Amino acid sequence: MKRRNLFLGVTAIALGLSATAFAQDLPPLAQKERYKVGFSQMESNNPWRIAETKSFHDTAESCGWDLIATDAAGSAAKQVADVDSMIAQGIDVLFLPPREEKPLIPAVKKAKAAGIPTFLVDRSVDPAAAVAGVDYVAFLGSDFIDQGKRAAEWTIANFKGEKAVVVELEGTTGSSPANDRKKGFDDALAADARFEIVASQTGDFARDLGRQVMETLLQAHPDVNVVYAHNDEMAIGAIQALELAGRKPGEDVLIVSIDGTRDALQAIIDGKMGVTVESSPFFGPLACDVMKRYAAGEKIEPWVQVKDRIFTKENAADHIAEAY
Ligand code: GZL
Repeated sequence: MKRRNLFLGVTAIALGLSATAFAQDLPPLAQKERYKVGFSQMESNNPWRIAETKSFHDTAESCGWDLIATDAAGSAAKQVADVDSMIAQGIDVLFLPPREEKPLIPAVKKAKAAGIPTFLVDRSVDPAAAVAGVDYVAFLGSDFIDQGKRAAEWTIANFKGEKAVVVELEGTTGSSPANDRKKGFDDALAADARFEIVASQTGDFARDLGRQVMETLLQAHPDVNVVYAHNDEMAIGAIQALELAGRKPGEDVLIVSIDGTRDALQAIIDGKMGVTVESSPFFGPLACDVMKRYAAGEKIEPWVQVKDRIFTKENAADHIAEAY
């Protein structure tokens, strides 16, 4: 425990206050009519990102936000610079989806040092370097390990062959969803000896790169019969690559994915994709609710967990109207 915190802790106890409250020393947020809010988007390279940004803009007026939204165009370094700029503009609160787990740590700590409460949304940072409830208020988002696990469980239940040759398309290297969706899926799949993951490569959560990577992996593994993509955009790209090679996605190769985009639900309805585990981008209303709870003095749980549905041929048609 740092000397400063030790002193604060002892002082707090001496004053009869909870040492915990002082040890966290999270920046406060006053209750007021209008807030200057920073939302640092990492990129707008797919429908998920675009839907998330729209969700914040759509929430701004009803939540009393004067919203400053930036777009780092896929660069973690630019995202750090964008946060610096917002701090200099004197924002009251920061909502940050960190593109990768490590490069955004300095930005999180700088916001706290500037007295700005930060909420991580949709992605998190390396817990060994920054802690919810201490360095930032909370992480608002899904359980990515569970998403990967559920994708694997569906795959085990629905693959009918004797031997599964699996190709995995990973999300953005170093991002928490890519790390955890890989861990959840790979660990759960290991329970069934029929499955072998023969290749695992990043497509950066992007459709076209997902297609290109699938084309390359198809050359090396023409016998692939299961594709697991960390998001729908890469899964759609993989479907394109497979069809160009004369394969029949949904018939001779199982496509397993995560997100729940409109194109993915349509691919499920068309029989080309088997499953997509939901990972909602609609963070605006949740961000507003948690910010107001915090301003009202409530203790916010370190992980405000978002629950995810699962979409298959049984229910895709029921949900495509609200998809993005
Ligand atoms: C998940 C989010 C991921 C989506 C991708 O919370 O970070 O990033 O699954 C998006 O589609 O690019």
